[in-house]
Amino acid sequence: MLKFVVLLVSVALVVAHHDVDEPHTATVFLLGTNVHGTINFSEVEGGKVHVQGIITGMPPGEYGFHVHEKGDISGGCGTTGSHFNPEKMDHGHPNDSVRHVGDLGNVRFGEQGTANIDFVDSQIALRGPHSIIGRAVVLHEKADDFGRSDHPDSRKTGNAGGRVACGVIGILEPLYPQKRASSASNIESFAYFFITSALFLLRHTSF
Ligand SMILES: [Cu+2]
Ligand SMILES: [Zn+2]
Repeated sequence: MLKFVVLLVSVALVVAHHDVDEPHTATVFLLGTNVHGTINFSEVEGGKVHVQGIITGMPPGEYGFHVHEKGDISGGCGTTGSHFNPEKMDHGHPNDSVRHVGDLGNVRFGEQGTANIDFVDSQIALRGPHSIIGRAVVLHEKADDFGRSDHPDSRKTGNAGGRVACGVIGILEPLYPQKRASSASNIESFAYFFITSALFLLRHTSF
């Protein structure tokens, strides 16, 4: 009998937990004079975010790639503010412990003028204080030096120069994230399932 109870509680907890933790996804369409691309973001294990997409239209080379703090492109990419920096850190490389949350390093364009982007980042998020939803992705005209050069802008911007293309990050899914009330009603329905199953077992099990 106890085994059945443990099993029922486990099933209810696993299903309820899964329901609350539906992975969030987001997208951005980057646009510049000759440059365009689409990049998708999706939550993966460990609170990390998978960044995946294609940008076309730049000469072969490496170019700075950041999340900027504002989703304001009313004045082109120039009105998207500074690098997204909720922790008030210096600029850095994506693998540095000291970096802006928005520091996503460089993207590399090949001979065909295309960049294939596919990496996982541990700092950006699609919910909470590090959420990049509603902020901007900016592609720069030069490579990011990760705060490692003598240039006065190095530890502020990576000295990546002008802004070539940008776009505002928007929601893909879930369209309607679970509210407290509805997740509470889920827990209620699992409690009901658990109690009715337990009563059934009590009646039909000899022990
Ligand atoms: Cu930037
Ligand atoms: Zn930065």
